[in-house]
Amino acid sequence: MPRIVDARVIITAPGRNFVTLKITCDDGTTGLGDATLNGREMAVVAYLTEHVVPCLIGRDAHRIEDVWQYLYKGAYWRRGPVTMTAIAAVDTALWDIKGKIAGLPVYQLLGGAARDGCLVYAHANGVTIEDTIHEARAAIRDGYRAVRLQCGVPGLPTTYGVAKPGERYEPADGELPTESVWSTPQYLRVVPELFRLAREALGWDVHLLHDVHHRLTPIEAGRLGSDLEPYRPFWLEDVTPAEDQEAFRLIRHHTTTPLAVGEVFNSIWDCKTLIENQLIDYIRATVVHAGGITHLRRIAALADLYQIRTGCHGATDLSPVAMAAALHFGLSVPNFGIQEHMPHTTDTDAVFPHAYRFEDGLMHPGDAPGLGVDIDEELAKEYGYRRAYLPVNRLEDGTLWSW
Ligand code: KDG
Ligand code: MG
Repeated sequence: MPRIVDARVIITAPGRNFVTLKITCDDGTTGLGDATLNGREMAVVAYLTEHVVPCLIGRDAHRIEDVWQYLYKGAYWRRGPVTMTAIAAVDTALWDIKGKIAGLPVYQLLGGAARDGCLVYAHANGVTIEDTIHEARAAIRDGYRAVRLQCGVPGLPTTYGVAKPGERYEPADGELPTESVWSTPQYLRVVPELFRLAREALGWDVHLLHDVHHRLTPIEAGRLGSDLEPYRPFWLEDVTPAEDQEAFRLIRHHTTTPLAVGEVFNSIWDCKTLIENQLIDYIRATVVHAGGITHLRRIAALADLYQIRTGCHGATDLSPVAMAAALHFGLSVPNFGIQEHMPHTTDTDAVFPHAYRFEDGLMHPGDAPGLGVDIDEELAKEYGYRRAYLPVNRLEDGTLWSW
């Protein structure tokens, strides 16, 4: 049995902060798990180093389920993003180790490929509708079959998902949280226009997606979904904060636009009502924030009963380790839907060399044993951690709102 002899947390910031757990076994096999919780990184670092790592030393690395249960039930305090991100990192690293020892890519341990590759969606964002359509055309030229459209809201200085001209979009940018301003009426006017013009310009052979980022009330969400129906969006994401899962019944009464929710979820309990009542169409929980491959497969299995498909979060704050794990997961589950793909910077890719690849709109995790991703620790040391917060959001009258 491979006995765990070491577990270390590596913090690096090649363009943005990443937290990685590296587990080593007595036979020298190592495994990696992403533990990055954007804007709250050090809370997971402390949880891992102070409370999780001491419990791992000496354990059998093959007993993935038992370790998962030990960390979940054994802590007494269950769930929550910090706990579940830490458990995810351990779980992902143990799957990596099991794959390396078996000499198989992780997806083979999960039942093998259920499809040729994972459909991914790109991001197109611009200050104006024209800029966004221009970006979408570029993504389609690069081979993407699905594109998320975000544009600036007239009258607002910044908008979620839209980069400053000439820069990559990376929201966690402030030494203290920066403040954005939000206007629902302005937003509800511009998005249907974005979709109308995008369909005119791009045609109907590309899937178009949009992220509302938790900013509407349920009835406003119903209105937006209904306004977008003529343009057949692939999905509308996070239309309203989802703590109240029942609220989605109201939205469902008003629109047939498919709904995607769950990038902030960390447990099957966060989406149980949504899934069992078929209130959503895509579940966006991810490996890194929802308890690892082990727990995400449980969520996917529940969703599969209700014809709900996966659509995992994949923004740049999810490291290449999380991306690799998402692709092994996505390739193997029966109800895979789509995977978000926001390419990392070349600096990030150099720190995390990986086997996954993009080809003709699909991604494949590759066939290297384990996850097929490594960390160059020497290079990682060159990029020190810098505190960075996600922005906060206020209405025009100063009321604090969901960002
Ligand atoms: O850390 C927060 C980001 O990952 C999030 O804002 C990105 O909503 C997002 C998405 O859909 O990619
Ligand atoms: Mg989102």
